Amino acid sequence: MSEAAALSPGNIAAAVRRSLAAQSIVDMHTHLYPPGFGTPLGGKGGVGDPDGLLLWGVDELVTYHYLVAELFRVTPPGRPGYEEFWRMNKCDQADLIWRELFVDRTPLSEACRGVLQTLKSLGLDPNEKSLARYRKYFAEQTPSGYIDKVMTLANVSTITMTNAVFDDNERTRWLRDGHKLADARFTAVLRIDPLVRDYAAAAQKLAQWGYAVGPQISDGGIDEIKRFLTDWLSRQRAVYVAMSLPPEFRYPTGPGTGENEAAGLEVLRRAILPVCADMGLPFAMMIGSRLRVNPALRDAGDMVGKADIASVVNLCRQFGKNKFFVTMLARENQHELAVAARKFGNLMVFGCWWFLNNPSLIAEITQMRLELLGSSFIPQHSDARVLDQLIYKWTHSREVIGRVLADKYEALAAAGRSITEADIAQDAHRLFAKNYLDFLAR
Ligand code: RAT
Ligand code: ZN
Repeated sequence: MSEAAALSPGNIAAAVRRSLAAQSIVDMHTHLYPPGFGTPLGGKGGVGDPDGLLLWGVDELVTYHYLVAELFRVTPPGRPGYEEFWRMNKCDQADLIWRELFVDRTPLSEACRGVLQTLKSLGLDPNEKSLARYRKYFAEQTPSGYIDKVMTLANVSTITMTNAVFDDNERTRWLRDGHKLADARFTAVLRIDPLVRDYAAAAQKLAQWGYAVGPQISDGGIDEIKRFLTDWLSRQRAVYVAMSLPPEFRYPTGPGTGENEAAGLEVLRRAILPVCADMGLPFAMMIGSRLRVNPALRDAGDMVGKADIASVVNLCRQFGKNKFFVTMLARENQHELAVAARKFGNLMVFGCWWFLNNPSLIAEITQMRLELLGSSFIPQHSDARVLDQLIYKWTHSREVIGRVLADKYEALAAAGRSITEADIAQDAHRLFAKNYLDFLAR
């Protein structure tokens, strides 16, 4: 059939599946790195770097923080205790989680299903009682070759990193290995949460790193923060600047705005947004994460909270020269955020973040966004922390988004609009690559 021929309603769903499978994805937010940043699992002929940043392989998949949280729901209190669990080595942690969540129970949760989907896509049998066979498979891979394999299986063309400059491990690697870190498969994003979330702590660090920044905001200090930002943006060749923000985040101020928060907001207003505007870079806000409500769970101990869209609206209006990527963690915020995007072309809504990255919620949120925004948004990012997760996160998202899109095309066909393969391919390209790239470039 020619690309321009109208599809019959009965053929639409299959055409959408084909188009989405063929569309390679620019993944705009992950926690993945090229091998130059070190990797704990050396693989074939390689030596592991225990603090390395590229995570991959079955032990990392099974100890993903989403699954650590699920482990502590099913183990009897104190067996093991949190601290005892964290003292165990990675393989023992993975063995425990595998037994509890995958062997002794049916692995019903999305995070569990994801591990199985990944193993299956790699050609492994997901029904093993122990992890031994999987470990053997991964020991045979080289990190760089395995990145290619995963990107091919997931049909991802570009992986966007999250480069946390306030993380000493990562910062040291940039300073030491800078020029050796480039990898055409990855792009960098400057991540700077402490500058707004905890100005006092950020200012201390900046002072240690040779920037004349004091505990009180001053004109000179703001200039130095701008110098810090431009130094790191050019070192990383970052394509945007990002932070996650708590549910209490308010702009210009709110009931929870103490002295430290007010200083952070001034840094945002006087340093971060002006630098982004000058350099034409978007500022990404991921809003609604309440950190460490259960500190003993570490990364698994963060919570969701409802955030304030009026603050996003204030920023988009007052900083008309800036571009904002925004995602929110609370399901309850999604409708108001999509409506805000109807009002501001400089607001690009993206992704179904973290606790929203579940089929039922992706379906609901994507449907609503299509109805309010047409194809002018970015439906998903992977947030993968473990390379192999690209496989399942994108398989699952493609499947759900495909079903939602097929419904919409069928409804359009019922309204008399001819739907062609070319229409569908164009929309798939917009949603999974072009909207993001165009927003960076505009
Ligand atoms: O989804 C996650 O793994 C979270 O822990 C966070 O990394 C979150 O996505 C973030 O970027 O802050
Ligand atoms: Zn993330």
